[in-house]
Amino acid sequence: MGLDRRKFLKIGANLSIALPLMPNIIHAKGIEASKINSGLVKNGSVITAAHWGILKLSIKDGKIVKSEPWEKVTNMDNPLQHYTADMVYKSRIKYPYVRKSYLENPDNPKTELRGKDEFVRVSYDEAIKLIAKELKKTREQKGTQAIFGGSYGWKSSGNMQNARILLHRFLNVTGGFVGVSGDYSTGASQVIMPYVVGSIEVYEQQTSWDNILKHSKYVVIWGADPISTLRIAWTASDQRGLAYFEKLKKSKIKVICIDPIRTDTCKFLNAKWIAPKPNTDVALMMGMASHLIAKQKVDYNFLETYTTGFEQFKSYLEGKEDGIKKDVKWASQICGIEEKTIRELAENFYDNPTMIMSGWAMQRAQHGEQPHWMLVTLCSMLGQIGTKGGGFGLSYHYSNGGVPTCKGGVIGGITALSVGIWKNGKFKGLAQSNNASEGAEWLQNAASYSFPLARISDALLHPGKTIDHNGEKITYPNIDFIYWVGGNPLVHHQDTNTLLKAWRKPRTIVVNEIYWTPSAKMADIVMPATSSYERDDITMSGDYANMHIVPMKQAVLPEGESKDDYEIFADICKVYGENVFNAYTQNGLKAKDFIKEYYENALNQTKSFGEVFATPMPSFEEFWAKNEPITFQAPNENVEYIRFADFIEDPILNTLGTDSGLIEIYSQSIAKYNYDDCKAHPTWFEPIEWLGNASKEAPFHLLTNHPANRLHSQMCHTSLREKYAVKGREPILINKKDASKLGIKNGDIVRVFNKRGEVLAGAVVSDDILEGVVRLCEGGWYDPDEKGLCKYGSANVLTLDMPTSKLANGNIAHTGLVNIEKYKGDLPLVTAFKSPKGAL
Ligand SMILES: Nc1nc2c(c(=O)[nH]1)N[C@H]1C(S)=C(S)[C@@H](COP(=O)(O)OP(=O)(O)OC[C@H]3O[C@@H](n4cnc5c(=O)[nH]c(N)nc54)[C@H](O)[C@@H]3O)O[C@H]1N2
Ligand SMILES: Nc1nc2c(c(=O)[nH]1)N[C@H]1C(S)=C(S)[C@@H](COP(=O)(O)OP(=O)(O)OC[C@H]3O[C@@H](n4cnc5c(=O)[nH]c(N)nc54)[C@H](O)[C@@H]3O)O[C@H]1N2
Ligand SMILES: [Mo]
Repeated sequence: MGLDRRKFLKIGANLSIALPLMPNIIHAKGIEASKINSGLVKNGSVITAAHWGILKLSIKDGKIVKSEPWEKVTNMDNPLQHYTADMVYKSRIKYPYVRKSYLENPDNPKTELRGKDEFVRVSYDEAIKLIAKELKKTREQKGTQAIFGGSYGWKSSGNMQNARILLHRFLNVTGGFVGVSGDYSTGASQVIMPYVVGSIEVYEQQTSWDNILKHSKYVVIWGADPISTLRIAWTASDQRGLAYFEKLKKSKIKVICIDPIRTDTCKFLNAKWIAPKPNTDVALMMGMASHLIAKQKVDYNFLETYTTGFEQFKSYLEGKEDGIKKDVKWASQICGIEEKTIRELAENFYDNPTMIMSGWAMQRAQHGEQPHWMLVTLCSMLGQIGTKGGGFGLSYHYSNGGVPTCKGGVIGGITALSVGIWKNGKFKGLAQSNNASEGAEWLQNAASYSFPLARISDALLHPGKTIDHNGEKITYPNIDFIYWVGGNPLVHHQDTNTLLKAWRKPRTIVVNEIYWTPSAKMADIVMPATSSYERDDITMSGDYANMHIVPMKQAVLPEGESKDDYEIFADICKVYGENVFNAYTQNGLKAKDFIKEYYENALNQTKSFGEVFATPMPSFEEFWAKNEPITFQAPNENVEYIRFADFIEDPILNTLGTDSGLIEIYSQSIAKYNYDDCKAHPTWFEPIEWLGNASKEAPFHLLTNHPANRLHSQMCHTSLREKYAVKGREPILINKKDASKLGIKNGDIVRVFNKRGEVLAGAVVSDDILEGVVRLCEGGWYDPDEKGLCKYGSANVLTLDMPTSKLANGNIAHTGLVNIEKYKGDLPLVTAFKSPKGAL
């Protein structure tokens, strides 16, 4: 499973510790240990962490009254840091609920009534017993392949209360489950990149910012909006990436943003804005490549030493394969950028140390394998990969990539354990390893049933269907039981109306959730989960930097009857029997026991480096009582890190993990798959829906960027929404000229629609978006009326549910056309943030 983003990063043995060239960091005032005891704070402050940073919460009479950043790292305010109270007190699921028809007859639960039926409150014990009973039933009648535990999502920060891993742990102990491969973020790139550069690349540490600030002449931000997307990280944001962008602004480096939208980043950096048509970057890059060849501005020495397959690619560029010359004129016609600009860009990049920072949106599009492959090809021609101020990076916009890795112990996390062996209904213990030994041959079966996660609707709708995937064949399982925790599939998956049909297929859907999200409302059994502020946990900050160890002490009492996911699963295990409970809890361990263990392992690790190398760590008890993060420093060699430097220094000793050990511009392996939608070298494919085939029915390209003021759907229910919503709806960005042609004014409510569905949204009329393009950010809570119109503005009602290609089967959220009109009907009430029928 490739979702472990917090990869264990190599820690060097350099003797010198240097403070990284950081902006001045003004630390928050230290918290006096004496004022904090280890119990719950009734009045005072508590340190915690969220994806959006390390937070200091003020508690008054046992309630959260204020939430602010623990340290000031940049002058940019991160609004996500101030709404913790709403994250505890608003839109909560307070009790266990069961959908009425399901409760009446779980064997014939009228799945078409999901989302329509009322909910019935049941006791916690009743809910636990019901889940155990129905799960057992499905397993007995339909086997492990019927139980889906893929459960993708951004659950909360915290290494112990990791909802998704806890679900896997529970489903493993009770006999296994069907999972998924890949993720939504980088579905295409993480599959193609191993063929090209020998690693998934998207989650690797980047050439350090210090190198860029010293050596780059150009920084190109290609389809990324780091000022917005760096507000969060997978663990907890260390925020240093933002501070480096502040430094970039002050430097003499020329910055270019290539994006259909003049992003916050573009505006913040006063960068040059180049706006290609969406999904045409491959053509743009090919135009640049052709121009470089024509001008003889190609580093042939680099291509010969470090790459393979350039000749095949060049003959494709020249049109020897298909009769089409991919020259500057051809590119300009496709992407809409002037020929002169394409030529200038290419030459400037060749003539100057240039770091190209690419985001991931362009690979969340049909044929999303191509853009980053073409980018690596272009950068190979420029010959700057592995140098101090040049090359490319695919993670400067994410989790503070490029912030040097600190030296210190690393906090571990809860594990999924191995699978339980069951014989004749009896639990025989956990398998010794995850090899399909000991009668666990289902494991092999279940593994062969796991599928690329963005194919979820297809899998639910077509059990038994075989698809191509990355050189293999995958047969979909016959899913009849879904258990989802820590994700919001009804919002995150493309083409909601198709998903709704698929969602009706399984007999049972159980969801543990904190809030009444659209996915919780569409479940049969809903278990109330605590938020991370209502339980103890521990995390690190900085997915790449490993900068802090942060205590996440429980701040307030749980709302209603909400329980930790760990506890909910432990209690279901108890229904299965004491030995199952003991296996799941490792003989009765509590959350705090795990937290202590992770801390002490990190402490031993830190000690083994010697105190000169890493910040000393106190005992666990002291750390916990003190309620303050530990900060590590980066050694010099990490401050100077250059991605691919070792390969460039010695490509024979430090070969890449590709077939040839070199950068592959042509891949023999992919050639052998013989796919029509992913060829052996970077290829321009026309997307199924783009401005090149826009019609009267659907004239606008829809981009569904990640929202600056949310993490996906998280926080949509908080009062932060009031800062961006337009008449209570999700904002849609629309070009001034387009708006005027349609008679739409700023602040109007519009209907956005296509053959897949329709939503209401609030118009924000602007010059900051290319004509013909509109932007409706992902993550708005799906809020259907009786006819299926989304009253709030969930973008995925309009997107396409298709695979990128047979290679990666990633999602294509940024490909798709829509129509827009001024909404003239009576404005329906938004009900997304209210409890469903029957629930308090
Ligand atoms: N159109 C379009 N769609 C997209 C994208 C796009 O660019 N465009 N991007 C895609 C990408 S990259 C991603 S990563 C996905 C994100 O999709 P998700 O990760 O599903 O989105 P979140 O809103 O973060 O959902 C997390 C859910 O977990 C719940 N949760 C948090 N903590 C806990 C916990 O401790 N226990 C339990 N039980 N639940 C918890 C939260 O309340 C929330 O409902 O969206 C994808 N969808
Ligand atoms: N505040 C905040 N930060 C986040 C998240 C969040 O929800 N909120 N989500 C996090 C997650 S899970 C992920 S995966 C990352 C996502 O990070 P990204 O995938 O990089 O983010 P996106 O918003 O999808 O798109 C980035 C930029 O690409 C542009 N773009 C879209 N299509 C094209 C195209 O065809 N060509 C070009 N040149 N540009 C294009 C968009 O206009 C946008 O400015 O962000 C992370 N950070
Ligand atoms: Mo993502």
